[in-house]
Amino acid sequence: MASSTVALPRVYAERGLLSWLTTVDHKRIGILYILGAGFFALIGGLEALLIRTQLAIPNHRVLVGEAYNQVLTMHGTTMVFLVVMPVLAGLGNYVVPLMIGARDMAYPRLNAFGVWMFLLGGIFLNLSFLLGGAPDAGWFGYAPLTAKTFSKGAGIDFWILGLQLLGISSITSSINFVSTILLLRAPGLTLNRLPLFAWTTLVTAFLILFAMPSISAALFLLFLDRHLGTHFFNPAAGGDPLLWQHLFWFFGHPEVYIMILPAMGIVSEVLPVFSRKPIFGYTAVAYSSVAIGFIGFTVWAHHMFAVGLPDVVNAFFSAASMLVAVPTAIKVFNWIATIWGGSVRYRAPFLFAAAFVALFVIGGLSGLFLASVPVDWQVTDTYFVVAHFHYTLFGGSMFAIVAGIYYWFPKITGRFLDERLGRLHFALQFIGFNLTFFPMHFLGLMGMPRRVYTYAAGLGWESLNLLATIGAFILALGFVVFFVNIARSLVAGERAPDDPWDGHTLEWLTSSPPPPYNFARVPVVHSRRPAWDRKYTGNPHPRPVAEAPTAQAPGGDGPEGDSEAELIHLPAPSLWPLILAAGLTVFALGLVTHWIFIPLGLLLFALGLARWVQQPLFPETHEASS
Ligand code: HEM
Ligand SMILES: [Cu+2]
Repeated sequence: MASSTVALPRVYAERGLLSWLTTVDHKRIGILYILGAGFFALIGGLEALLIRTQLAIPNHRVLVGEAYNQVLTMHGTTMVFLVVMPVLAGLGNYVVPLMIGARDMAYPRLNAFGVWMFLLGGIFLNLSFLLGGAPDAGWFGYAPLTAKTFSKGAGIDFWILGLQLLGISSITSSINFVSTILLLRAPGLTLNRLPLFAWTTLVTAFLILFAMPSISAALFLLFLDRHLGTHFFNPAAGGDPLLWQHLFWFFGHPEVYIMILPAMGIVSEVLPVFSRKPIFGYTAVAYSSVAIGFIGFTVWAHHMFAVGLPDVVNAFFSAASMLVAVPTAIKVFNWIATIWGGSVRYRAPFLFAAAFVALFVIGGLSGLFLASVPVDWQVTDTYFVVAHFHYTLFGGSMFAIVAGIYYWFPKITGRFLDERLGRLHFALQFIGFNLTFFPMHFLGLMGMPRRVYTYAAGLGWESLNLLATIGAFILALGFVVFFVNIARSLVAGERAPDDPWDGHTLEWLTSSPPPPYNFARVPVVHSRRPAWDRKYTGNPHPRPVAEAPTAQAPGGDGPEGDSEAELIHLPAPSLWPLILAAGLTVFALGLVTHWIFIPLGLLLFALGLARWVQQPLFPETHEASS
């Protein structure tokens, strides 16, 4: 029994800057992802406010022309690659290993490399503002806007290389998620019992692995076009701008599922816990994610209905797009059935998750309109499309992410977020969001084009635009309340117990926050709700029992637990993943600024790689001890 508390010989510092720079703990890495995404959300949010301020009234001159294009491009790029994707990767990193009873991710140092690549890639992209101008061709970077002829500065090059760096991060973290979820589950945790957030994280990791190569290739070709005189996307010399659109959207459409599936996973965790019921239709919810993942690769040309593809091609992509609504609607009905008849606790995580369902349905329905070719011809490139994707991405992904943060914050920090501030935040975010984006449906139908920096007076667009801008500031106020709430709770939040929500999944069986090794003894799983079972089995009128497991002996059921079997191995901290990521970033900087950074970057890269492979994963002192 003594072995179950064999803590690790501490061969490294647990506190201080160095401990964070060298961490390989999935929980700290998760926190770094979330903090980084929060920081970039501030930048992306300010960019959004600038855009809305410019569009508040006709002929406004706050942010015009080239500057508007840069801010618009960076806003989209930031929200997709530096906010939604990494915050989901961060929650996945923190929560999924705990949920599946693993001690860490499968490849802890690769995991650290992923988070550094994200943070440095994000800084690299934003450096473009200071070094000669940000990218300005939209987050989709359509040819020929990205050609040297139309975009001479370094902005597009920053964009190309920044996205490549971020792609490396996404691919390595996906390899890690797939390996971890498939190989490191606790005994008894079959795929059929896998928590739904882990399911969606798994499917999303596969989507990233199959979608990323397409944009990587496209970016590489674009770089050649810009610098080596090739003509992949230049029709004057036999190239084809539509090649870019195909390559981009073959990535870009799965990308929207990359941003929504884990969000759906979060909601599938939160709704049952706060309805005090198991998820309705577990199997359907799990496998509909797989179906969405597959169909998601067959619909990309619905972004290209207006480019003159043959009718039969348009018809195929239209039908395929509508087909996605089936597995999506399956989820929606199952969420509603989960809440139905439950004894619902209207706490902040529930409010945001329930709002997700409502708002996401609006976004999904406008998607179905757009999937119809003649309708799309009318409204493509108008604000109707902007309304559509903000209902799915903000009303969808963002609301779910916020739900997840309210839900797991007590686990991560050991403290609650304040409920009253949470409600205020919810009200502001819900009202602000709808005020901002609902009018855009009408603006689109009235013909207001997207991607324009101003519009004339007298077109009937004034009041709706002003309304949208007012909504945007209310929305921003909501996020101010959110950040205040987080800051306040970190210092003086109410202490949270290990299992504050009467949870279903394994993360609630360990302490809040969990010890570095997560579980002193790996729990054995007998059902889809292992934590719930532990509290309620054998009790016909279930009520929480006082047997809340503690950090000393969580997971003490099952046949294991004999002597040395429980010796815990934790990987040693390492600086080399950071050095390797820094090497790649400095190298990229050399390609767009001064050549001197190229050898410097290569040197760092070589150093990082060489030392990484030489460093044993487990510290020797540890193996010799105990
Ligand atoms: C039932 C499901 C959905 C259908 C049928 C659908 C359909 C469409 C169509 C046809 C377009 C192209 C509109 C145009 O450019 O003219 C579009 C654009 C878009 N959709 Fe969806 N969509 C669905 C769900 C989603 C989800 C879940 C997300 C994100 C989480 C999303 C994000 C986007 C984005 C970002 C764009 C705009 C891309 C751009 O031009 O920048 N959609 N959608
Ligand atoms: Cu799409």
